Amino acid sequence: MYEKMHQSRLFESRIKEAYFEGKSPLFNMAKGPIPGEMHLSNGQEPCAVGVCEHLTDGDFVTATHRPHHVAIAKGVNLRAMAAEIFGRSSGLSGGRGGHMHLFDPAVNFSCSGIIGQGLGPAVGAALSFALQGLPHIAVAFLGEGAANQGAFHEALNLAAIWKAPVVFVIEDNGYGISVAKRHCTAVARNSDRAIAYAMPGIHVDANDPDLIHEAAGTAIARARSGGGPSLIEIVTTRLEGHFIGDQEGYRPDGEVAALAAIDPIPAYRARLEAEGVDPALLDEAEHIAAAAVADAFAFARGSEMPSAAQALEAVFVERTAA
Ligand SMILES: Cc1ncc(C[n+]2csc(CCOP(=O)(O)OP(=O)(O)O)c2C)c(N)n1
Repeated sequence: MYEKMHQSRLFESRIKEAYFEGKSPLFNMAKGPIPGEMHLSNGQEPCAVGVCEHLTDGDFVTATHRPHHVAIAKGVNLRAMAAEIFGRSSGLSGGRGGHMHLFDPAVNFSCSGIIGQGLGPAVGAALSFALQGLPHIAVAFLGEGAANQGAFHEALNLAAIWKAPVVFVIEDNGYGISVAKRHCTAVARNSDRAIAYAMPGIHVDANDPDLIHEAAGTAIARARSGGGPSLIEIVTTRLEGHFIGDQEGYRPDGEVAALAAIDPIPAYRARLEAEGVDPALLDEAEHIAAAAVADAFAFARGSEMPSAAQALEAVFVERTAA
């Protein structure tokens, strides 16, 4: 889990560097090798690894507009993911999707820039696994902002009725763009909402991979054994802005520095060392992660841009004569 967390953090720091290329002197989001909005997940890595450590390639995961940590934890091809973010033809979707639309059928991963979009498909995939008698489950990640959407409540309702093998994971980073959770959600804990759908609601008040892993293990075992869905709410941190370029004027004074001081990655390393893990092993994990990220970025930058004609491919289904 430490290696994956480190890989995700390094991947995003390289993304951040590349994102600023070509966007000055005036910050123009449309310019540079990575045009468009960019949402980083740094700080939220424990949620992804703690949950995905329990999953196989056959299990189905939907993530959000902030997807990199979950994609990496689920085992999405890092080269093709980097190339997709750079809009290259070797990307997961030939460069059409960009960073919010990563699809890797090899490991059953998808995400979307539409908030709440992944909830319905996760319930559908779970129902399909159950009907086919397959051992797989589905996991839908969402932000605490998305828990106020109709799609969330409809998905939980259907999952409960169908006893679908699905786990809903809320990453509560405290903000939906600039809106603090207390301004848009009446209950302090979204996990309390699970009772309305007769499913367990698990609250994890620690951005800690081991505690998240333990909580997720209970919910995933329940889903796999036919016990039905669960809702997990994890209190996590968004170390940076909603997107790159966010001035974060809505944060109380000192909040950014306070969050940096509880960065979960150095905290996890310190705890592992305190528990007796050999620091050389952790260094090795960091080197393996760095090599994978360097390789993926070299691949992405060395890949071709799609041709204009490729924009018309994979849009229409070709009719073939019967
Ligand atoms: C259906 C829909 N409505 C609004 C938006 C605009 N939007 C993008 S991110 C976001 C906030 C999401 O907050 P949260 O679910 O807490 O996720 P976080 O950004 O904190 O990871 C909104 C409203 C959108 N992308 N899709």
